[in-house]
Amino acid sequence: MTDLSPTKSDNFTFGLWTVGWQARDPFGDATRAPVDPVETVHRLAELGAAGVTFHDDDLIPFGSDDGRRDDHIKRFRAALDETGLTVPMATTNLFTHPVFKDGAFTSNNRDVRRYALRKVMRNMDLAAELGASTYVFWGGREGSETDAAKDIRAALDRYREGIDLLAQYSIDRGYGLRFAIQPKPNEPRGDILLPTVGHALAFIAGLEHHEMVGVNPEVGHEQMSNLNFVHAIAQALWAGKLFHIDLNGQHGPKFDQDLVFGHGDLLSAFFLVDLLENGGPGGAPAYDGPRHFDYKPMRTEDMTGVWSSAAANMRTYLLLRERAAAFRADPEVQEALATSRVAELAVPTLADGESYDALLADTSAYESFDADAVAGAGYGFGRLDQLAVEHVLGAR
Ligand SMILES: [Mn+2]
Repeated sequence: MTDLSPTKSDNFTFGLWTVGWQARDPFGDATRAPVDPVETVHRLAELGAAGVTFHDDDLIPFGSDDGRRDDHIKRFRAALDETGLTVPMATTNLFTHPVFKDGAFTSNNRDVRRYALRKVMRNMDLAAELGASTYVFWGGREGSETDAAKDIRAALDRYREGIDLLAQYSIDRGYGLRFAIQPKPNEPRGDILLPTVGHALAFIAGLEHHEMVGVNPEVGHEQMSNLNFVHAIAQALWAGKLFHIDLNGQHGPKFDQDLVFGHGDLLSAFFLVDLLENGGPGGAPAYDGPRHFDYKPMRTEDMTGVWSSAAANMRTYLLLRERAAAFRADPEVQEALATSRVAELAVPTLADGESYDALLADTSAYESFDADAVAGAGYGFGRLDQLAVEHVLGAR
């Protein structure tokens, strides 16, 4: 087995809010004390992470005056300098303060929308200053509980207006940020706008600066809708829109669990890592951005459990990466893939330069095509699936 100690080249990153989650839930109080972001930076560096990400309010408590704000930033920056950790991504908290109870960019209250834009711009300034290249938008409060309350077409107009304006701001200031929209179907709102990767991709196509906007899909958020996360990531890659990724675990459609990566649908996690690491041309990685963990240490854990769960995310990813490499290298898998015609799908259905007239003239394509005979042959997908399971289990 290969070395499973994470290094900076593995590009693992964590949000301050993950290990810093105090484990308040709708039924219970916090079970852990706050964690100083400076301690988080040092701990994550010791564990082998490459970077750290934040919401504005994770780093600078809401309502801090300018002097205290500067102090928080200074301490954080010193910790980054001491450890070599980077800040590849930042985002805005547009959901905790009660002012956002009806959303931020899509609140019915125009003053709230203007305030939200200002809050984002202020943190974009800081993100750029700290060297971030990606800015994430998770619109957790953009939605409704009743269809009587929200004009969805107007809300989407305002959503687009907000993203367009902020994109222009990044361009004009020379920040070079790429935006990544993060879908989620529900929670905290009853229904959230842009609920899935597909919805987000369709929305992005209509933006003024669509070229600088992609998606930040989260494992559990797609699985909450009972959707296939690997398919979602593949379509985002196909569209050239996988700008960032949030890795975690989820047990199917229920509340957002934010488990450790791989601690939900393990087989899906295996195929996800295989896609990210081996899905590019010639088996190269298909995605070269941060492997970002957006999880919550279980509410039952103390701080020892918090740091060990952070390590568990990285170790599970590396184990799956090692398993995926073994899967790809296995001659029996290669033979099974060929039998299943997996690579044949990459061959265009019509030959280079072939017209539909030529297709119509090709009697082998229709007149003499023996549909019953072709239908009688199996594809062997079950054997492939079992080979994958055996590799995941370490049985091969
Ligand atoms: Mn989540």
